[in-house]
Amino acid sequence: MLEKLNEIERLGLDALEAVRDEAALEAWRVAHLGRSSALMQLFNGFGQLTKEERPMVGQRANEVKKVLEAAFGARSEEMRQAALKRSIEQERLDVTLPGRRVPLGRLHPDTQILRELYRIFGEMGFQVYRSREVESDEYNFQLLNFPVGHPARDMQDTYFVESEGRGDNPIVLRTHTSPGQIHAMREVAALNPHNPPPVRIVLPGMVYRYEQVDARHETQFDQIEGLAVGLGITFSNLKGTLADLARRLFGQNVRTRFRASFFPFTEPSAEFDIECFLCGGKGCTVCGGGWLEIGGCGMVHPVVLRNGGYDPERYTGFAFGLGSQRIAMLRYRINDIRYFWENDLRFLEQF
Ligand code: FA5
Repeated sequence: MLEKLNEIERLGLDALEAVRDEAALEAWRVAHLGRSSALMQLFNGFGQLTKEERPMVGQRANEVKKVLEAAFGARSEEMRQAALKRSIEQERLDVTLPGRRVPLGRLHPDTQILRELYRIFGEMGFQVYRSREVESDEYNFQLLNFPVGHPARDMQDTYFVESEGRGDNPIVLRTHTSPGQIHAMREVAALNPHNPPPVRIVLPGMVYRYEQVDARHETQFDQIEGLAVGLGITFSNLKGTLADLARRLFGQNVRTRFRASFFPFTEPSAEFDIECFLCGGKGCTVCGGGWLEIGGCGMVHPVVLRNGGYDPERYTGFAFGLGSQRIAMLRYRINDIRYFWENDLRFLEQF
């Protein structure tokens, strides 16, 4: 056995002398140190040795393995140095060659549309307010007038992060950006609780729903929430704001519509649709019937105003929540929402 080990060592070292390139070096590694090499086979057959033989053979086998590994390391370093030297010798500086193009990254279409929305809303006087993605049930639902067990919760199938021991207040991934309304109102109202200042904000961010994925539904998507609270704010302010947004995004002739709807946190409530440019209003897999639903909106419900620290007898407000990818789909004529997170360069490089 010891003789066999000596031979394995000698054969290995001799063969390494003959190695001249990377491929041969790798082939050598597989043949002499790989799983089916003679040395590894010998390790595998260890169980068949007698108790007396085992320590001696074991020690020698480990020695041989170390010797071969060290020789491999040394040879590979030698070859690396030699290659480096060759490339330095071969390098000539040709100042007439064109420069190498530096690869430039670009912004994701969703980021581009969000930035455009911040700019437009900024011009209208809305500030960006950021709020958390992991929320309590209380903020995501209860303070927005979805009591525990309310059927409207079914509109937003929820990912739960932690339920145990939390009773009716589990931790959830936010299903919409609306909980940020409560955070923002409470923060602003705290500045002057008897006479809270007005609020005019947009709240962008990722939201999560356990959805059936299709051409216009993802399980993770960006929303941009808007909230304006103050004295004398009306539904026509809301309509004007969203219609103006559509014109700034898509031009003066864009057609929009408001459809009566229901959300527990607004009253009255509406859905805001933009004419689908992908099919020219004829109806396609993206829009369904010629109009693409961009967001929900309405007048902030008195319960929500009160939960935010605003007296609904004095203050009114409007709110909306838009899907930024839906806007990007219209803007860039993207006919399937699934392209956004696939990270396919053939898609991303077009923006
Ligand atoms: C809401 O999420 C409400 N929070 C919106 C709101 C805010 C209403 C403030 C009133 C006041 P809704 O579930 O309809 O509503 O979603 C709003 C928008 O998000 C949709 O119009 C759509 O543009 C987008 N959206 C909804 N679900 C998905 C999805 N699965 N994938 C991509 N976008 C979606």
